[in-house]
Amino acid sequence: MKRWFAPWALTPDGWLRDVLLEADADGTLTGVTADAAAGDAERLDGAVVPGVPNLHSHAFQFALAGRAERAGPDHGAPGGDDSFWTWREAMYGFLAALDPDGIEAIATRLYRAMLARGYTAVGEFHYVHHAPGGQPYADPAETSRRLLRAAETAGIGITLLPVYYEDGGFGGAPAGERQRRFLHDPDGFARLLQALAPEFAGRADRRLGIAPHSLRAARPDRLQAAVAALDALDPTAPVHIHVAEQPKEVEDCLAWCGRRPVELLFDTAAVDRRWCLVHATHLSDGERRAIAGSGAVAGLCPTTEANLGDGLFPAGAYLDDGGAIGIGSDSHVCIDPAEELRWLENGQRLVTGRRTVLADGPGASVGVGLLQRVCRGGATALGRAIGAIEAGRRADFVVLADDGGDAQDPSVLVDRWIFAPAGVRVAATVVGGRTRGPA
Ligand code: NGQ
Ligand code: ZN
Repeated sequence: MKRWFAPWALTPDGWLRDVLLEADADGTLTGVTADAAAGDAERLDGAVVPGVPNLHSHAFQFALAGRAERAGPDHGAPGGDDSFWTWREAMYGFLAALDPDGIEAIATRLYRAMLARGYTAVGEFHYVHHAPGGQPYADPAETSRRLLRAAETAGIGITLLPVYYEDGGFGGAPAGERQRRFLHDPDGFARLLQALAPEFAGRADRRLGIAPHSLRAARPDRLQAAVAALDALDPTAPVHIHVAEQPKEVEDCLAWCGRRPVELLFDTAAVDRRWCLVHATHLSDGERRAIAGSGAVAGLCPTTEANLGDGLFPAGAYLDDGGAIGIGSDSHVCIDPAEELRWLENGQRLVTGRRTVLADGPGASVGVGLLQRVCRGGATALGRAIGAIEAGRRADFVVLADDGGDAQDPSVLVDRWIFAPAGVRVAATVVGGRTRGPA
């Protein structure tokens, strides 16, 4: 049993004042009471907001972040400019020397950095399964277990999403040499999931899902087989996929099957709220409405999408359609939920020439609205009882402190954290009732 007292807490019903938070020994909230007395509860010096789920991470890429910012040899040459695809080659090159110890060490550092900035859960979209060259490790689940251990050491909640990867491009094009560390066939993938399942039994801080990497890497029948392998263990567990991130992916998909990637996905899979469509940048109006209507979560990674030159997700229209969103730090060029949300809103301002584009309605705080949306969507995408300060959910929360000392309105504090962060600080990050950050 643990008790905290805070001047403000952001709940699904809005801000509560003088709030007593109570959690059981397992780290689940049992009570959230407004206008309470502090008693012997631990006093929190700031506004409590839900911990942010980080729904998309490739942990190893943290070691590459900021180290792929030099122009390549073809810079300026026609057709030779640096792009997502040349970055991907640099990323594959880095992978050649990465071993399980390295994976665990990088992930542990990364997850601690996330906790310091207010992320309390991560969705690890994990595809480096095998040794360089492609031989499986003695334990085929070796690298997956290393990521679970990193999360445990750091103290962050994790949804592990082992990736199904088989092809090098649409239509079953063979995978390249440098993709051999990623590959499975359907039987090997089912065995991986079975080997991992016991790691998740009785663990409120973990969930097992899957991630067919993309429609480039998993043909429709393989995607269906991967989902069936997961269903055999847990028919409600999350399914994530990269989709329509780059124009070339849309073009190649059209050239192969005459349909755009999101169209193809909806034609060949039962997309619903268990799904997270990562990026979904390049959408027709119909595709955008299909995602919004399905209940699937659009997994947006604004700083990575900017860094890789992906394009801009049509967030304004999508929210108008009623779509669900969450955020991810993906390649980890930025580890800060507030900054992801700033890019998300400011990107829309730059293309529309308007302000408060993603606000919920007249008078609404942009920051509070976005924070609540990505906590809700992130919780759905990670398949765990997180993302809101309410009884029955995990005691995952963040304390925002105002170093200026004039916080009368906690919504202003959240807006400042997101849009003008000087003076606003993550004073504490609590995961499952235990303080895990800042270090
Ligand atoms: C990834 N990352 O799997 O790490 C991808 C690049 C690909 C992003 N899409 C590789 N941001 O999509 O083929
Ligand atoms: Zn990704």
